[in-house]
Amino acid sequence: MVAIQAAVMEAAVATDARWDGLFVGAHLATLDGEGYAAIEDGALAWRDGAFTYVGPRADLPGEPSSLATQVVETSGWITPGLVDCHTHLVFAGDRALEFERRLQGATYEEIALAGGGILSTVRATRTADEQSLFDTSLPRLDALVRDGVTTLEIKSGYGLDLDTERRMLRVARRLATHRGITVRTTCLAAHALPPEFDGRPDDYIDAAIGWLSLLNAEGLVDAVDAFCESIGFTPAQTRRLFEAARALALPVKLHADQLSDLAGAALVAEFGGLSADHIEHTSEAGVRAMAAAGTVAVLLPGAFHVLRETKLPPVDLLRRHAVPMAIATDCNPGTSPLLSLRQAMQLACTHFRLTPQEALRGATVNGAQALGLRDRGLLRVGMRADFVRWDIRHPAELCYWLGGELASDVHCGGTPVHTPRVRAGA
Ligand code: DI6
Ligand code: FE
Repeated sequence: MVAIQAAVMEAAVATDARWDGLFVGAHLATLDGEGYAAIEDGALAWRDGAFTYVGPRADLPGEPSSLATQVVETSGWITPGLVDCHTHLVFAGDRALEFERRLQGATYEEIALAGGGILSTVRATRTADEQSLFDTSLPRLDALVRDGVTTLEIKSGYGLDLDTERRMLRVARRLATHRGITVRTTCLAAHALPPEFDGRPDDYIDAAIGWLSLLNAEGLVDAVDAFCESIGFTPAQTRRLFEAARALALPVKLHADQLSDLAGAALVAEFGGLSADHIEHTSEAGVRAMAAAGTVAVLLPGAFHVLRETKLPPVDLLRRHAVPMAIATDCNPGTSPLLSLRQAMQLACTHFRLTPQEALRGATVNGAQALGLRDRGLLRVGMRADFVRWDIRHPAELCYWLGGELASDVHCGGTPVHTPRVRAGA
C-alpha cells in the first residue's frame, strides 16, 4: 500500500444529504454476528446517510455504476466507524509538569489534595473564552477523527461553575457541527469540588443540580456523570445527583470504582445507567448488578497505563456475566492524554488481555451502546453509514501497531470526514 498524506476535510465537503456511494474490493469486518463477521472481497453501498448494501461484491444486485453515483474500487479492510464513548476532550492548558511530578513519586491523589490535578485544569479552563477553548480542542478532535472516530462523547467538568460548564458544552456542540461528526455531551459538574465550596460538598451538589436543569433546558446535555471516589463525591452525593437526572429524564453514567471500591458500579446500575466507567476495583456483586441492568463496562486503559495502576478491571467476570465491554480514550489532560482510540484498543489488549476482536467491538458497537446509540457500530443495511477503510491486511493490525496512520477513508453518515490527500496512483 502506498503511503498517503492525510488531511481532515472541512465539513463543507459533501453535505448533500442525497450523497451516495459504493466501495468495492475491500474486506468487511461487519461485526454483525460472531467474531469479526467478516466478508471477503466485499461491497458497501450507502445513500441518504445509511447503508443500502453490505455483502460480497459477487452478490451485488446489479452493475456497480447502476447502484451509486460514485463507485470506488479499493482494498484493505472496512470496519464500522469508531465510537469513543468517554472523553474530556474540551479543556485549556496541559498538565505536563504534573506528569513529571508523578514520575518523581507524587501520587495522583496527593497532587489533587494539594489543589493541583483536576483543579489546575479548572483554573486554566475558567480563564479561556469560548473561541480559544474551541481552537485548542479542535486539533485533539481531529487527531481522533484521523484515526477512525466518527462518534464521541465529550464531558464538561473543568468549569465547576455554571458559565464555564456551559461554555465547555457549547464548544462540544460546535465541534460536532464544525467537523460533521456526532458528539454526545455529558454534564460532569460533579467532577471535583471547586475552592469556593471548600468543606461544603453537599451545597455544591445542590448547585450542580440547579445548573443541570438550566443546561438541559438549553439543549446542552445528553447525559449526566459524576466522579464517585474518595477524592471526588460520595455515593450518597452521587445518588442525589442521579435522582435529579432521573427527574429530568437524562441517562446517567459514572466514573466508578477507579481508585477504590465504593460500589459505584452497582449504584449506576441501580439507576439503569448507560455505563460504569474505569471499574478497576468493582466487585462481583457490582458486575452482577451491571449485567442485570444492561449497563456497559467502559474500560479506560489509557488512565490505567499513565497512572501505572496495577489493579486490573474484572475482565473475566465481565465476560462470565456477559456484560458488554467498551473501550474509550478518556482523553484528558491529567490521567490520559491519549489522542487515538486505536491506541486505547492496543492498551486494552496488552494490559487487560482483551482479544483484538473484543477491542474492536469495544470501540464500535459496545461504545455506541454505552452512549445509548443503537443506529451505529455495525456494518448492516439500514444503520448509519459510519465507516472506516484501513490500509491493513488483517483487523488484528488495528490493535497491533503502536501509532502510525492506518485510516484511509473515514465516513460519517456517508460523508467523508477524513480522506487521503493523495491516493495511490492518483
Ligand atoms: N477520572 C478520570 O479519568 C478523569 N476524571 C476522572 O474523574 C481525569 C481528569 C483529570 O485528571 O483531569
Ligand atoms: Fe474520565
